[in-house]
Amino acid sequence: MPVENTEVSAVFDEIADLLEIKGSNPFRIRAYRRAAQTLRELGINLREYVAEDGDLTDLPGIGRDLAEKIQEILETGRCRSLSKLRREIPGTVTDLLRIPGLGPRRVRVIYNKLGITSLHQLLDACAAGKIRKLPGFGARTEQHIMEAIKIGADSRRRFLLAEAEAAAALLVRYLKKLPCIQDVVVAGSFRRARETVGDLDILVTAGPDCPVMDKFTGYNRVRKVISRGSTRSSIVLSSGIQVDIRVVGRESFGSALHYFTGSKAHNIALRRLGQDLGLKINEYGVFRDDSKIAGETEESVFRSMGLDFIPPELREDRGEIEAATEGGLPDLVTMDAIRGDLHVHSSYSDGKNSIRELAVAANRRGYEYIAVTDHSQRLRIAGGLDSRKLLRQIREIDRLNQELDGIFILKGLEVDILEDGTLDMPDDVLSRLDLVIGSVHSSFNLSEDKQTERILRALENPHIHILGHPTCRRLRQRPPCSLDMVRIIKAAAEAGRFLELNANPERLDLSDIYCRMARDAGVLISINTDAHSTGGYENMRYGIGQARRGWLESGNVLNTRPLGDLLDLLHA
Ligand code: DGT
Ligand code: CA
Ligand code: CA
Ligand code: ZN
Repeated sequence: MPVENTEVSAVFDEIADLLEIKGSNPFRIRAYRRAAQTLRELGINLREYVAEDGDLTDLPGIGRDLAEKIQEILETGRCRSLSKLRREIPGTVTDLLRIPGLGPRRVRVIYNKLGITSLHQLLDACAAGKIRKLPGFGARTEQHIMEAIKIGADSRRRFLLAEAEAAAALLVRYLKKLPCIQDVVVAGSFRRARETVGDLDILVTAGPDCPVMDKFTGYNRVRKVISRGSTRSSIVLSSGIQVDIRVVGRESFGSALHYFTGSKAHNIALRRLGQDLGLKINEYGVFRDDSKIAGETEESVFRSMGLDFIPPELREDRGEIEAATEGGLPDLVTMDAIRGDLHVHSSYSDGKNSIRELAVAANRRGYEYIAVTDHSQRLRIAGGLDSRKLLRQIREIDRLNQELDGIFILKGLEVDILEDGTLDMPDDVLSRLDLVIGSVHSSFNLSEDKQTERILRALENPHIHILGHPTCRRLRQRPPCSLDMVRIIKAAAEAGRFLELNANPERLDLSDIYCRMARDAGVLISINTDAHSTGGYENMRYGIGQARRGWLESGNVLNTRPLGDLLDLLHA
């Protein structure tokens, strides 16, 4: 989705939230929500659409008023109606909305009845047992809220990689418009493709007297300038993301890039190795005695220490430096190695596109295959398929495979793993499919023993191929299920099952550490987007980032296999 659309949708969503907390006219609230939804699903880029004289009011659900607001946001990066609402309702009230299960309506009750305006106050009220007494709340809800605030306490100030990416892309494009700016690179945890990012760290090289800081602090999406100097400054964007910028000299760009890419633990370990070699390493260069021996490029920094180039995703002090001394770094999987997507939803369940559209779009991306894996009937809210509908889908896929060239559609299903570990579809139906993903979509709170037994039982079903989003976490929303992943990985290895790395930026499940454990146990990982529309295929890059953090090579990834090999593996 184009970043501009994301930005406008986010503004409309926030306006709708604030109006709802205020108790405004439901029709107005619905109009904003519908517009936000439309913009998210729109296949066009708003900015380009407007530039080409497209009429915004032609879009579904966009009237004159909303069209003007879209114009304003695109032109200024701000929206006056939103600013006004934010002045009316204490800004921290919207923090309450981030708690899963607390929609605007409930937040309004909390705000109106108890005057609570911050998470801190809400936590106190829970502890005092005041929340359970509110209309529509109970002891269980109160308990959930308390837990959620505690989880949120350490993750709230971090942003999803995808959010950081949208913000970074716009800012980098803006900075590059200043002709005297030469390089602009986003370093830090963003460059290491961490699943969440605390702040953005931007490095710039520029010509003499280049007004980099004027340009930076003059950005129209700045909420606050925290500090401003000649070589370093910090701002907070309207989205809440902090950005640190540093202007560095060309001659030390590599050293600065290495230093500010981190991680801190990696830097410290590398500096220690340097000391053993009689070298001094900092953000300006690598020095022997007082003479500089490297620093212009990152490659030179590693080379000066006798190391192979360590890809940013590995720089966590998890053995990468040792591996780089002995030529033992993995040859990490890349986007180009991916030949297909094995977890895709169609309009048969809760996807937006027909199977044909999904196949054609995949072919256009250069894929050899996709697996259509709609939900099974247990997941009623997602329009899950019963066996009759699934058989109808199977026939359609057979027809499409005859007709379409250059792309093969695997017949699949994302079948619910029920609480007792059985699957939500009879075995004789499953046996007609090419690919079965088993996923947990309910009873997330079982004890570790029960949850682990549930998964182990599902993995014993001879028809299951892949365990979908294995820990069920939702970044910043839901913690991972309690699971003994060591046992699950071992069981998967023994039974010849695969584990999914779900590339949805809110999931990235498996995590980097478990990917590496799976790799070491010889379990293949399937990097899947779980796309619910053709646009969803774009999420593959987040999965690749996480896979690289997990030390995965092409050979460790199921969907790098050519179609024939893949089918052999699935039928084995
Ligand atoms: P984040 O922002 O929390 O997601 O994580 P990072 O890794 O981007 O951390 P950040 O923004 O605090 O600093 C950027 C990089 O700067 C970090 O990855 C390594 C380097 N750095 C920061 N502080 C130190 C330090 O005290 N020692 C060393 N060696 N490096 C540091
Ligand atoms: Ca950072
Ligand atoms: Ca920083
Ligand atoms: Zn799922």
